[in-house]
Amino acid sequence: MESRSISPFSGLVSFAHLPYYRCLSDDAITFDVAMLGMPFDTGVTYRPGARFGPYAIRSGSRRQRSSSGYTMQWGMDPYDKGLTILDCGDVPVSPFDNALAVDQLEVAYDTLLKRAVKKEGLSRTQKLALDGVEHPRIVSLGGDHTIVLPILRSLHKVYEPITVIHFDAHLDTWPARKGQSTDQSRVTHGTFFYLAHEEGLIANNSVHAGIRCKMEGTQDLENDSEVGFRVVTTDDIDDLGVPEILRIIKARVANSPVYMSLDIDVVDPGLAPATGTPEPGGWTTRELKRIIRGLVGLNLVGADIVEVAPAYDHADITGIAAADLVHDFLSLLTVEEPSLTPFTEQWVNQTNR
Ligand SMILES: [Mn+2]
Repeated sequence: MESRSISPFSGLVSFAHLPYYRCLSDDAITFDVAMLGMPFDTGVTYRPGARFGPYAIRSGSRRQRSSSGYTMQWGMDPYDKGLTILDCGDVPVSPFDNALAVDQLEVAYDTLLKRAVKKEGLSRTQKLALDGVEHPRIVSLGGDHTIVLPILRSLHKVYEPITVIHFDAHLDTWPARKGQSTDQSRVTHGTFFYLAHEEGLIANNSVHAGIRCKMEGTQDLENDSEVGFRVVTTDDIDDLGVPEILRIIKARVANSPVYMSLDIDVVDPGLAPATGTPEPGGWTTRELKRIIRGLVGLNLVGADIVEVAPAYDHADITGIAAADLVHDFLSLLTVEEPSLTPFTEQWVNQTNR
């Protein structure tokens, strides 16, 4: 059914024209990697609208398709590795009750995470699961960043504490102290890592990358360190360069089960304006893609891209960038060996040009 003859601007919208199945309600559907929309945005502190993120990312992926997934940069095609990659649609979430919505997201994630994989032996994660079984990997399309709390609750049941690689302009570890507010109001897109730490869901070798937000003071960083993170700042890309950033991240996370969470606001708002809390002076899409590409070899158990709010977009620039980053996620989830030689150099060597 999927072929080059289908125009990219026609038809119903699934991610990269992938087959869409109601995986949540039909447990006969099996897969290795699932795209799962999480249209939740009632945990934000500033501009709402990320409930339309799954739609925007899928729409931004319309020029992608599984018959042409090869890239020079990766030297491989994620759709060509024998894995079954499906679009499982969106989780039904309440826009009126955050506690209910967060539960709905956790139940949905549990449902897919427990599903048998279509083909065993294609991920590195089997030995990491408590039950010794290989579990599917889910690429979640947010939604605001709060969705990571139910995701981590779900992953913890399978892998125990998870190490997080967190791309963001903001720390998202801000304290939500008990007694200062209602239990409900503690759960936001700026506190979910603090809560995840409080619940014992994340390991203390996590890392942020791309941080540049304003803070109350160094106490925010001290708190962040207690939550389990070390910080790679936006400026580190100039001062240290991509290879050193990669060395820091990989040395820190080592062989832990790793969850990768990418807030689109890590990218400069000039290149990804459609987000709730934009911070000027960010990484370019190209710089971010290079860093993601350098993360091959880690034990990645899942990933998300969050905070795409298309009402603030221009010419679909953010949706297209987010969809392109998802293609990198798929490559990262399916690549076997890192290709460290630049493509042009390999090609010249191979062809003697
Ligand atoms: Mn965030």
